[in-house]
Amino acid sequence: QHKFWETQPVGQFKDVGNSSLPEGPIEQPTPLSEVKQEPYNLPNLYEWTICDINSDEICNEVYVLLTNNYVEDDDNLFRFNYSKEFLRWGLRPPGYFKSWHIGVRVKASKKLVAFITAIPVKMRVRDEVVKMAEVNFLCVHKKLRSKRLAPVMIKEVTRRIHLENIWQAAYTAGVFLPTPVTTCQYWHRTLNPKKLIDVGFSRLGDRMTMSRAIKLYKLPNSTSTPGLRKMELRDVPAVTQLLKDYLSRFVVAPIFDDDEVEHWLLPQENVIESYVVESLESHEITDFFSFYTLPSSILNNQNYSTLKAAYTFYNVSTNTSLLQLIQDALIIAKQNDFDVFNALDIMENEPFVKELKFGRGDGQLYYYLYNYRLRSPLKPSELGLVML
Ligand code: YNC
Ligand code: MG
Repeated sequence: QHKFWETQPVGQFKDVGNSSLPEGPIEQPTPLSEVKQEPYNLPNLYEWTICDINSDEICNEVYVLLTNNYVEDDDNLFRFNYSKEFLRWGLRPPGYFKSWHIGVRVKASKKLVAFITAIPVKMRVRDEVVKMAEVNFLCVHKKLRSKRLAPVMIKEVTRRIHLENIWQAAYTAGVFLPTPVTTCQYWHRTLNPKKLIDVGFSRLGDRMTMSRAIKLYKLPNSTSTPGLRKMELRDVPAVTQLLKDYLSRFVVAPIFDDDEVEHWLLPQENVIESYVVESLESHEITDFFSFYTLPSSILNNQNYSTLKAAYTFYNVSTNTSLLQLIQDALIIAKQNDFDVFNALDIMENEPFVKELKFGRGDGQLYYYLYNYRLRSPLKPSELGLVML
């Protein structure tokens, strides 16, 4: 069934519902000297490479590989189009390892044909803090699919993570594997109904006309929260504290220090936007919201080539209701010409997606942990982790 995953330290299907198994690591770490020192073997035509994304040329090669071969929706209408600036943001957090940005090239031509990455993260699972890797951007060129290259890439990234004395990982995928920590749903808030219908992202339902859709999704011209402004460098300590308190509510969530908050949340054009609410009286930062920019290529449409999508990231509400904060996020996204605003049903997102006219997406996003067993699966609302 799962020839590769059956051999890995992950929750196995046969153990689902067996709550007598202990929570925590499945395998114990081995001494670093016992970690395999040489890379795994690739088929003979291929070689490993470290992709130095600081280099414009190499960052561009990664960008082109992903643009043409990364994740598509079930109907093959759209493909993620992560920008180069986004990849640099996503792959260079504080303490990142260059050796975890792994490529595969054709020996003869040097063409980049596969990619996988990891970044370090401190993760809390209940009251344990565990150093983990987040694995992402696994991609094999369309012409090299189904040749069992992916398992070799996963083993190689695992080996390099082990070499840094890290033994656990988190990852998400649209495919169902042994065994999800939780199963999430995407929700989509239409901002530009005409375009979304034109490109096949959404359809006019029964008794819905274009003009009624435009009216339904219309938003106020300006935000409503007093004291709302773009996050600045000086806000980092306050935002770190808000996020720390907030994320402590979830069963699984990352722990971010000031440097990480600066990296992950300070606004960068076309990558990440964050807004804080500064109290007009006390000047304290009481709330914030953030969303990242991830366009999708529109495959085979005459009129449009990209869908501009915003994805909600981390939000914290103390004085302002989450509903009002996200309504303001929608307004800002609309002002910035986004076509759609997306959210997963994790954290406290479910009530606002229902209230603010998001529509439920098709397809699931599964969250996984490597070498860490949970007693039982979580509800999406128990998860405090967003992956890119
Ligand atoms: C996937 N997405 O089940 P079995 S998400 C994990 N995540 O193994 P082959 C996957 N495993 O079932 P292909 C996977 N997709 O026989 C497939 N697999 O045990 C498993 N798509 O390998 C699959 N990107 O090479 C099977 O398949 C085995 O040529 C088959 O390559 C797969 O980034 C892929 O969706 C996904 O580029 C590379 O289809 C290819 O099809 C592709 O014959 C489009 O592989 C892009 C796409 C995936 C996005 C992502 C997260 C990846 C997580 C990987 C697991 C990390 C584990 C933790 C490691 C660190 C541990 C520490 C410490
Ligand atoms: Mg393959």
